[in-house]
Amino acid sequence: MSTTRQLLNSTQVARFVAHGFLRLDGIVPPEMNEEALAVFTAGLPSVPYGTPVPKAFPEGSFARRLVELPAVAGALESLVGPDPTVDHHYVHIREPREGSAQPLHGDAVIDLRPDAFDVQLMYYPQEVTAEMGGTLIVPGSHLRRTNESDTGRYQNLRGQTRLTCPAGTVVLLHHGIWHGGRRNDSDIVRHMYKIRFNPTVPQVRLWDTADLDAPAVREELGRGFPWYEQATGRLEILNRIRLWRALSGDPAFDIEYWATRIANRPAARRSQA
Ligand SMILES: O=C(O)CCC(=O)C(=O)O
Repeated sequence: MSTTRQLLNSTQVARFVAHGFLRLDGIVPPEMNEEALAVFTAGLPSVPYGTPVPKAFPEGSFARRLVELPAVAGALESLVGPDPTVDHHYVHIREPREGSAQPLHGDAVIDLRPDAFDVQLMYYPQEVTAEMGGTLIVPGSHLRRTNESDTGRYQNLRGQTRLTCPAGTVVLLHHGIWHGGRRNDSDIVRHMYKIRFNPTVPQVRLWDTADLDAPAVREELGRGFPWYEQATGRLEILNRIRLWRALSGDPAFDIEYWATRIANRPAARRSQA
């Protein structure tokens, strides 16, 4: 991957942990966006699950240049570390005036890792307008356990976002995020190229940690979202505390003493002594 490092800072990573995604608007240069559609039409080479990036995407290939853009490479390294493997890649197409939307879903049915995650890269080579039906994303949904398509019966959730964006936008998402392709009511074919990355190193302090203790980190991790229930929604903050403990390598990290309190078992401690 690129030697130019544009690592995320702690506040950005905490924001990813709370929201479940990171938007990089218009960061792919126009000449690559123009090239992309021809590359997609020609067809992508198949990549066996778990192939290292340099093998999956040879030097000079479109995908390799995409993941080596400094902003993309830096964000990926901050989240999954150096030398991730490619799980799979695919071009998602929403046909013009197709008449239906894709139901809301998560991409992983069985992935329950509390202390690790895959990152999915979504790349949009064209401007995506509201009429083209952007990708629906439910912020803060990635740590809530569901089975892949069980969320398909929810039509709209408060605070959901529909990704309209300039050409050349890349979004990096936690594998658990609830999302779906909205109906394309335009006359233009909408393309989105998705690559899933698996980490090959522990996901501990992979970013620029200079601001690790900044108040903004806690603010991000404690954030609520409009669709959360009054009580159950607070479990999402507990889920984030657990993930942040793993990512920051700080097993004592807490918000409002929640995780510490529920781990307190004095009787067990005494019997071990
Ligand atoms: O087409 C889209 O915008 C999203 C499609 C997608 O992510 C999927 O099918 O899993």
